[in-house]
Amino acid sequence: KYIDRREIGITCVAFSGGQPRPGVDLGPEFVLKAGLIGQLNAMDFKTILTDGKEIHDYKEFFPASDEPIGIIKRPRAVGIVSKHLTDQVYQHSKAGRMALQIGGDHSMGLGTVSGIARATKERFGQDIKVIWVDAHADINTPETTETGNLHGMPLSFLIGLVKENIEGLDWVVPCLKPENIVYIGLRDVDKAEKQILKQYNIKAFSMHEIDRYGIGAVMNMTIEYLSKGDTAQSPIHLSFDIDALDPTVAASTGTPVRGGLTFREGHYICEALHETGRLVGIDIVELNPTIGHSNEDTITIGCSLIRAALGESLL
Ligand code: HAR
Ligand code: MN
Ligand code: MN
Ligand code: MN
Repeated sequence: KYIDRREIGITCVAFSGGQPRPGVDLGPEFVLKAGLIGQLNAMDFKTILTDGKEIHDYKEFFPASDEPIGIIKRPRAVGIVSKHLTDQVYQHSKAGRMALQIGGDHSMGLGTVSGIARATKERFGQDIKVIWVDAHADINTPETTETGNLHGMPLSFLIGLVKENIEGLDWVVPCLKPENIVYIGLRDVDKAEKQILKQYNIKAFSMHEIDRYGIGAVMNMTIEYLSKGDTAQSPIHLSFDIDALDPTVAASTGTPVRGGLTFREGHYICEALHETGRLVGIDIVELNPTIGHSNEDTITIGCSLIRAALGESLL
C-alpha cells in the first residue's frame, strides 16, 4: 500500500569516503554491468534512474580540502554526498516508488534513511522502521569511534546521539527512533557501541541468536517486534551491508568478519521482508569488487538479494 506503482527509483552511489579502502565506489558500476536493470525489468518493474544518470559520484560538490575534524575523516564529502542522496531518495519515495540505493560505503545510510523518513512522514504521517543487516552496528558517535570512519557511525546521527555540530554534517536531522531499529547479523560490535545498544534498548539479533533460533524464527520475531503499537503497519526500510554475509559467501567487501550469514539466510531475510508488503526502501552497500576472490559472486549475490526483497519467488 505504500508503493502504488511497480516503479523503482535507482540511485547508484559511487562513494568510498566513509572508509579508507578504495574500490567500494566501483560497487554500483559492477552491479549494473551484471545486468541488474534488465533483471528488474524482467520482473515487470519500471526502473527510473535518478536524474537519468547511471552513476553518481557527487565529486563536483566535494570541497577542495576536507581535513579531518578531530578523528573524523572526510566529514564534508560524506556530508555532501548524503545531503544530495537525501533529496534524491526523497523524490522517489514521495512519488510512491520503491527507493533502491546501491553503494558505496555505509555512510550513505545517512542519506537513504533521511530521505525515506522524510517522505513516509509526509505521505503517511508514519515513522520509518529500519532493518540494519550487518556484521557491524554502525552506531559509533564522533566521541566513541576508534577509527574515525563515518561508515561506522550513520545510526548515531540518525537517532540523534550527535549533539555537536560537525562541519558538513550539521544538516542531519534525527529522523529515526531507537525503538524502530532491528539489527540482524551482528558479530563485530565495539565496546562503546554495545553500551549504546543497551542504553537505548535497541533490538538486535546477533549471529548468536540466529544460531540459537534459526533465521525463520528470527524473522518472525523481527516482524512481530515491528508490528506492535500504533505504528504496527508502518513502512520499513532495509539497509543491507553485504559484510553481514559470511566472507566465504561474499568476499568482496572492505571489513569482512568470520561467522556470518549463509547465502540462504541473507536471501530469507529479504524474502520475509518482501512478504510484509511494507518495504519502501532498499540499500545494498559495501560491495568492493577490488577485494577478495571471485568478485562476480559478491556482485551476483548483491543483485539476487535485491530481487528477493522485490518479490522474486523461488517457485
Ligand atoms: N566499528 C568499526 C568502526 O567504527 C568498524 C565499522 C566497520 N563498518 C562497516 N560498516 N563495514 O558496517 O570503524
Ligand atoms: Mn555497515
Ligand atoms: Mn559492516
Ligand atoms: Mn571492531
